[in-house]
Amino acid sequence: MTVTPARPKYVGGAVPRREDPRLLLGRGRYVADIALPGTVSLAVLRSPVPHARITRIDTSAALAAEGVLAVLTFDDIRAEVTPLPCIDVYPDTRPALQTVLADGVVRYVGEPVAALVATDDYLAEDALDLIEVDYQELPAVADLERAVAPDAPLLYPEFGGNVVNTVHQDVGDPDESFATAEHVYQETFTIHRYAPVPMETRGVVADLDPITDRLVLYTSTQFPHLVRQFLSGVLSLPESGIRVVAPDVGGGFGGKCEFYPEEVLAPLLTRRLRRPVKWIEDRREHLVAASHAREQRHRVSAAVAADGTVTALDVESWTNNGAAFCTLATTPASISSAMTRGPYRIPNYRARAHTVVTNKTPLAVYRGAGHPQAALVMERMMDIIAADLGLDRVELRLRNMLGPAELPNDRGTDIVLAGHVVYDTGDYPESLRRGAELIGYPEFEIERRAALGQGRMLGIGFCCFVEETAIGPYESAVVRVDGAGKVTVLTGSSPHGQGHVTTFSQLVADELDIDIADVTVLHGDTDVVTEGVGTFASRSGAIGGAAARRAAEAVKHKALAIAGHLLEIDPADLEWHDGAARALGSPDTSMSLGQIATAATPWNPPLPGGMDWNLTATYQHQAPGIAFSNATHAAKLEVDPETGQVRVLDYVVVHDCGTVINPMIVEGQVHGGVAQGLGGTFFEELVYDEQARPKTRTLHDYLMPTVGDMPWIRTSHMQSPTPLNPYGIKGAGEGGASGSPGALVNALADALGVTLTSDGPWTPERVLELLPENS
Ligand code: MCN
Repeated sequence: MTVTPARPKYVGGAVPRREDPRLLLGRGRYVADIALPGTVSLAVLRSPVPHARITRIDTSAALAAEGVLAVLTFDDIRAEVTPLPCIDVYPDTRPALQTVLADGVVRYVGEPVAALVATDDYLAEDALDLIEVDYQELPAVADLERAVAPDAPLLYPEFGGNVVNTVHQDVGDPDESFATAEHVYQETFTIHRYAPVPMETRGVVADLDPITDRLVLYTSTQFPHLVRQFLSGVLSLPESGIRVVAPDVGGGFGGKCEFYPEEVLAPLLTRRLRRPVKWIEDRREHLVAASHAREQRHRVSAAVAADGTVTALDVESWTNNGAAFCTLATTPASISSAMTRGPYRIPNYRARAHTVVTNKTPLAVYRGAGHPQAALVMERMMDIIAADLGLDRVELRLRNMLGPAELPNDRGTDIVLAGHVVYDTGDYPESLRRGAELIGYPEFEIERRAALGQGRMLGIGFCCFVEETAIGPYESAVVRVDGAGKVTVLTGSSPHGQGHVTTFSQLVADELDIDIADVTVLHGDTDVVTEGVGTFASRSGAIGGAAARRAAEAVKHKALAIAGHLLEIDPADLEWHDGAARALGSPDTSMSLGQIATAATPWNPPLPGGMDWNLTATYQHQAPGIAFSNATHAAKLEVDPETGQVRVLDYVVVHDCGTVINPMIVEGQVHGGVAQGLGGTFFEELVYDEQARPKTRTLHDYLMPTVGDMPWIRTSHMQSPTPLNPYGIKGAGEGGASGSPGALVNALADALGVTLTSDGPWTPERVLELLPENS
């Protein structure tokens, strides 16, 4: 069949985000906006202490209070629920699974102890105070080092220790390299605890469908299909009896890629009360009850030859998991241990990555999920080695970097759930060279000296990294054409800010050679899109987008076959042009998508046997491997030696996510990620005291960056298509967050002329302490 390929019109173009007008005009519909008649309010009583045995709970006074309809403790639901699942366990993981409500012991401040439903929010919150709980406090542990000490308080005495998982990565023979190395460098890096903090907190509304009596759960999640599966498991309820809807979701950043107790409590209560039950997390709850992120410690040794070649790396790391497993618990340790070497050859590598339980809030994935920590550690080491050897830091990196001719490159490491690490495509040295050029590195020493003369301290920092994206196992899509020639795309991806409606429309419109306005993209409702995986790990453009485009391609082939039959032309003599099948050499003989779709509906002359009565196609795109994006971040900043204030003067990201569907959306993704890395580096910190009591309980204490703190970010796109999907797309959603902490901390160290082994947050007070005259 000769088909003239449709000329790409939309892919590669900065198509304005189709979802924005509705959201910007305040017409978004979030869980909190869902107001079903007869809705009652759920409130959750949370542990005020970090570690305790519950010796008594008395709910009688609360039950008697005005408006209260139900109160649940774990004893009330024990027979109905299993623990919450964790899906990234290794064979020897000790499963620190969380129960829906505390089962006799609380292990962190914020842990749900009881659930209460009343006729409105105020009555529910007030009645929580009437639940009497006696806590017999137990010794608590917050700090990683303390948690692994032999005499540490144990969270799960049955495990015999607080280390609940260890990931092993072994490549080559590091011992031999260390024995013969000219130089050995050792550092210990600490990465502090901060959190995604999306604009919309979590929330759920549970209801029973009045016609089918099925459970309906509206939830602010990144993966409604997995919520359906997990809920089915925890409640022993068939998936056919559950519908999960993710309406507009105001950001998730990994924090909503978790299955939480409230997503079980509301369904349990709606089944008991036969009324819609609603819970909207407040910001205080969010800071102790939604997943935290990042906190790790890395002890790193590097074996280095005289010319700066890094021959081996040995990393032992500890992740502060908090008190119990989230849905994704070992992933941060797994990713950081598999990816620490980034773009560098380093032929010999050993990592031991321990996940450790403490009495802090459970920790899970947050944009980058282990990459920001890995990149910070590796890139600090590069600067430390370069400084010691008197080598230029860009030159040292280039000497160790894999070149494009060395790809694909099997790294010998593995990532839980994702698979074996084989870098596919990229030009890492060119990325760094371009980043150095754009940030003005060649002339920087002149600029630095001139600034110093005026009492200003300038620094430049680089962070080069490779990032796991586009993981499987699959994503689904259905493309349907109606009689008006309009196209509906159903996707199993579940966007929450990433702009899938726009980018998936671009892919489908190009494939069918139609106007983008004729494409509608639906997502986030398991009754509308029956199969799907969800949006995380920067997978949706590559996997969900590929599925959508493949389904559109299948629809096009179906349309050509039907048109061939109706026009009595061999489909091989038809071409696809401008949304229509037309005869080769006779452009006036054609059928539009709408005409073809209409012909495939009942009451029209029958189609030959074997042809579907519809213009619909389903496609499941399966990822044959991981697509690896890469980037160079380069930051230039200024430290005010009087106040310790840091101002980022210039920021460059050279980003390679394969074929770019929409450069404006990719840039937006990069900007958002950089804002989060900047927040973690200079502002955000979840502070605990030694007894694991949280001290940052409101946004008054937990400082976040605002637009005034952001530098102007310049993004330069490189495009190394991956062979792992037909369109060459890799992931773009996390790169901004993965590279920014490393670049900013390196720039700060450069400005101050000190060795930094912590990612901050570098508040003005802490920066002042580092100044030579104060240290
Ligand atoms: N894209 C593109 N060209 C590419 C790759 C991607 O135009 N080569 C587009 C995609 O089509 C999509 C967007 O860029 O519209 C992001 O794509 P992708 O990298 O596939 O990431 P996902 O869509 O799977 O989103 C997940 C990713 C993650 S893991 C986090 S965390 C994150 C992020 O996206 N959380 C976000 N970006 C976020 N953005 C917002 N606004 N809110 C969040 O919570």
